[in-house]
Amino acid sequence: MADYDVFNGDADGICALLQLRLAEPRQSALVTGVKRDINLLAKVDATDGDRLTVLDISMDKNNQALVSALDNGAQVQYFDHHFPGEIPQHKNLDATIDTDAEVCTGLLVNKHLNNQFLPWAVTAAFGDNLHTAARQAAQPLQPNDKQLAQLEELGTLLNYNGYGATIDDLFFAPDKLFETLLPYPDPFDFINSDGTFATLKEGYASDMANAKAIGPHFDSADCAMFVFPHASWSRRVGGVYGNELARDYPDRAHALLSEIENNAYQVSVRAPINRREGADELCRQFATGGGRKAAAGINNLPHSEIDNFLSAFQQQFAS
Ligand SMILES: [Mn+2]
Repeated sequence: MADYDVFNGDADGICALLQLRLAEPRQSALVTGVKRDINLLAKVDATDGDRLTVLDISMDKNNQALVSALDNGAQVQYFDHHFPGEIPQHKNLDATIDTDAEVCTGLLVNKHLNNQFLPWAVTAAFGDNLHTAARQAAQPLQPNDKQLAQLEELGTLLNYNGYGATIDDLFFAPDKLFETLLPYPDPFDFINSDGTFATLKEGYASDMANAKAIGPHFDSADCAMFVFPHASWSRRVGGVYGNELARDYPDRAHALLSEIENNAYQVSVRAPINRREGADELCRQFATGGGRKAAAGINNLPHSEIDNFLSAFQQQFAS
C-alpha cells in the first residue's frame, strides 16, 4: 500500500498540497510536472489500498486513469476547480469539485481544513490570478497592505515557476519546490528566510522585462494577441504576463503565443477580467486545448493554425 500526492505544478496545486500535508504529514510519492502537464493520474499505477490525493488537475482529462485507480481498489481524495466532465460515482472517491470562476483548489482545501493554513490558501488564489477572491479570503487574517502585497508576490512567483514546456525551462522542479516550502507553516517565514524567493523574484523581473519589449501582433478594444519567440523565458513568462495584461486591461481578452519546437506554439488565453468566461470554450476548439472559463490554453498550436486561432479568438470575445 502506497500514498501518492498528485498535484498541478503551479502555485494553486502546490499550495493546496502544502495545506493538506501541513495538517496531515504523509510520506507520499509526489507526482507533478509543469503547469500544463495535467495528465498526471495516468503516471500512477494504483493498486488495492493505495491512498491518492489529487489536486488542481481536470477530472475530465484524468477520467480514465481515475476510474481504473478506483476500480483497482485505491482510495481517492480529489479537490479541483476545472471542468470535471462526468464525475464517477464510486464508493472510493471523495471529490470536492467547484468550477466557480472565483474559486481555486487552494481555497477549496482551505475550506476543508477550516482556515488552518489560510495564508497559503490566499497565496494560491493570488497565484491563480483571483485577486478579489484572495483579498476576501484573507480578511480573517486582518493583513496589512505590506503582508497582502507579499502574499500576492509569492503567489505570482510560485505560479510563474510552473510555466514552461518542460521541467528544464523552470527555475525549480515543482516537487522540489513543494519540499522546499513544506517546512514553512507560515509563508512569511519562507519569504523572509529562504533564498528560493529571491531567485524567483529576479528571474521573474528579467523575463517580464523581455516580455514588455514585445508589442502586440494584433489588438483591438476587445482582444489582444502577442507572439513570443522560441526561448525558455518566453515559455516561462507567457502565463504570468497574460495575467498582468488581464488586470491592466480588464475589458480585453488576451492570447499569448510562445513558439515551441517544430514550428508550433504554446498558447495562454485570459478572458477579460470583467467577463470571466469563454477562454475554455475557445481553447477546446483546438486539439490540444483545455482549461477554465477565465484562463485556458492550447499546448500545441501548429503555425498553420495561427490565423484560424486569431479569428476564433476575435469571434469568442467580440462585444
Ligand atoms: Mn488552479
